Amino acid sequence: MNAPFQSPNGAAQAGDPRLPLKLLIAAPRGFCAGVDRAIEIVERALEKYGRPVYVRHEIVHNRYVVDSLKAKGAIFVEELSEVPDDAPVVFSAHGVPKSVPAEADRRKLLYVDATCPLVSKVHRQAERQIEKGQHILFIGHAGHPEVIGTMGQVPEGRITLVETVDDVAELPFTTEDDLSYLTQTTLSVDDTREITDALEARFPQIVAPKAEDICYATSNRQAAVKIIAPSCDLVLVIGAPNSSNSVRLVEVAERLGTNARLIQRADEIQPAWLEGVGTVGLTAGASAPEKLVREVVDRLSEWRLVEEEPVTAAEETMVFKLPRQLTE
Ligand code: 0CM
Ligand code: SF4
Repeated sequence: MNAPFQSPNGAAQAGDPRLPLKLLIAAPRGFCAGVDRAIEIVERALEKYGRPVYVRHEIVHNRYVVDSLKAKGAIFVEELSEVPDDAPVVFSAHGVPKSVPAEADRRKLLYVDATCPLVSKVHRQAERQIEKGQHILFIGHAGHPEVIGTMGQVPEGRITLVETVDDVAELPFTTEDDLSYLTQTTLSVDDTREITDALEARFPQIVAPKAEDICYATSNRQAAVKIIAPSCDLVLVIGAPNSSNSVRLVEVAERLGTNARLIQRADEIQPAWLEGVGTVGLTAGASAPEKLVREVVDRLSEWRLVEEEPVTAAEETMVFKLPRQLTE
């Protein structure tokens, strides 16, 4: 019998030489409610105020999203000092330290805060813990904008960053100290549990957050990777290297012993990665658009006869309201 050959629409036809490839597509994947909202905030700000609208930091950690908004008239900067006095500015989904809106107020800048409501919830909890006289141990990754933003909600010296289980042993506190902990929203669920277990073992008095700070989108995307990774020879995660939740998805697959790669776009996939590979898992971080997922499926279909199989870990229905200043 003849091997099948490639047809223009990717479907198999007689004579096609492509080897079959099973593609397990994780769900949920890609945009979360906080990212949808943040992007819509920039788009609506452009409509309401006209171009340019400045955005402090990448609105979400995705080059494709940032470039699309640049094309519509957004200007991305890292610091408020780069924003002219008469231009509107949007703060990114990751949140900002209190000093940023304070400076914007001082300069009478028009600003819109696109901080994800789930990040803002952690900010408010940090304030409450400080009011109660607690010292906060904040679990997160140094230098990440969300970490800078959340640590910047409270006075200096009242919050200490904890990045690893090893850090816990070094903390200069005792079982007599009034301690609480909070976490970044986009951490590894499993690594974080190891750190909180270590904290609770060393400081039995420590106060935990009321509810898990790791957000629903982060934990659902990790849960889906946990389902597909054991059946895959390779997991592809679409996301940026500075996207915390995306990098965590690669780690989740690797922890299960599956080779995983973080890619920003389909053109980064090297044909050699697919040698001897029969099943590929595909997911996307919370800041990666679905268009980039389809782009990857199309690229894989150029080389292999792809059979797609969706695998769903959870249904998501979360929607966040826009700031009133953009809806009135
Ligand atoms: O926090 P992280 O680096 O994962 O951000 P992101 O822009 O990739 O994803 C959405 C968010 C937030 C907050
Ligand atoms: Fe909000 Fe979670 Fe999305 Fe970040 S990943 S924007 S915290 S919903």
